[in-house]
Amino acid sequence: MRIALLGWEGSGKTTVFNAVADAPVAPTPGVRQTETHVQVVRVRDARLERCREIFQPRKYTPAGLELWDPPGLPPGTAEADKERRHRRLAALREADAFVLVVRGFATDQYPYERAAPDPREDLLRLAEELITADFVIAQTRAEKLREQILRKARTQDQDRLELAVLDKCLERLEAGRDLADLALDEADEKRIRGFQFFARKPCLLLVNGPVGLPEGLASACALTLRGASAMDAQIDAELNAMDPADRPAFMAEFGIEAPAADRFVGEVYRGVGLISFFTVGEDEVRAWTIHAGDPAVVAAGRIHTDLAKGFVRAEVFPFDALDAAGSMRELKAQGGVRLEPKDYRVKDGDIVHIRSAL
Ligand SMILES: Nc1nc2c(ncn2[C@@H]2O[C@H](COP(=O)(O)OP(=O)(O)OP(=O)(O)O)[C@@H](O)[C@H]2O)c(=O)[nH]1
Ligand SMILES: [Mg+2]
Repeated sequence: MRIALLGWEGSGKTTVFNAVADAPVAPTPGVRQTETHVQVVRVRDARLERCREIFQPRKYTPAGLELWDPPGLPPGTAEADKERRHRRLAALREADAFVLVVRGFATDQYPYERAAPDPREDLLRLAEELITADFVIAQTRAEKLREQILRKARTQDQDRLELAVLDKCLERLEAGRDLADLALDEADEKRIRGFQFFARKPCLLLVNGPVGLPEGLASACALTLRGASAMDAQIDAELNAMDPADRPAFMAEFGIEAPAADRFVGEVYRGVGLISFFTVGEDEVRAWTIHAGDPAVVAAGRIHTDLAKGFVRAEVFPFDALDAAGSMRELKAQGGVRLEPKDYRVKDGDIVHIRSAL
């Protein structure tokens, strides 16, 4: 899962990154960020730790979300700013989901912006920017297809089908709406997949700073937000950089209930609709991330493409059953391991072993 932080320049993305990442990046004073920072944020899971206790594996691998912290979008109207926005957005399209980071703190560091925070204005403009960027892509492709169809140079069935679905997208994007609930069949979905529209991917809102989450903000946005939260990332980044022994006192002082990484992962899991399943054994105890509702064959493919290709059956049991039994031997004696077919919907906390013919 690739999760990209996305926001205007100076909205605090790198500070959020530093609040949740294991190894914070040090900003160079006076130098604007130009490269994307990437780090895997570990998904802490008490159930997986219990599995470690039971199996004493040689290797222990929690699930992880790959987090991108790209340079922000310059908000100016000059050509150079527009071009940079375009380039920076294009570089983010491959991400699976976006956390829109909006400034909720006062600053005079980015002087071309107002000092006071205005999360509402920043969010609405950001949503508009993303929808417009998608519109331009869809429009450009649609024009090209129309030309091809007029020229009648080659068979046009596929072109017509692609154009039809693009027109559906364009109608919405032009009206400033997203594509979240546009009903498409699998073939049409495939036809537009390559465009990687922001407006069709899961987006969450994170207001960064002491102002908190303004009431009604999430629903005012043209993009369907799959979650909305606030973080005072500077404080959380400070906490994250601290010696673990000093953390509890700091957390109590600032009323922080859980580390930022755990809150962030929780928001993303809920918003995007993710679940974890586990593979266990003496070699390795490991957690994997999939979408809720994914069938066993997709889960197998997460582990290895061969396991999906050669899929025979999945041996499945819930973590809770293992936890209660205390060992594999006891669980098996109770007949607690089921055999499931390809289309079995894997559940959060399932422990899975794939039987494969390859
Ligand atoms: N008071 C306050 N300041 C913050 C907070 N988050 C970030 N800042 C400050 O805002 C400035 C910009 O923060 P960054 O995290 O670098 O912002 P960014 O979005 O990564 O910026 P670009 O990479 O240039 O787009 C820094 O001086 C931060 O210290 C916050 O929650 N509260
Ligand atoms: Mg940054």
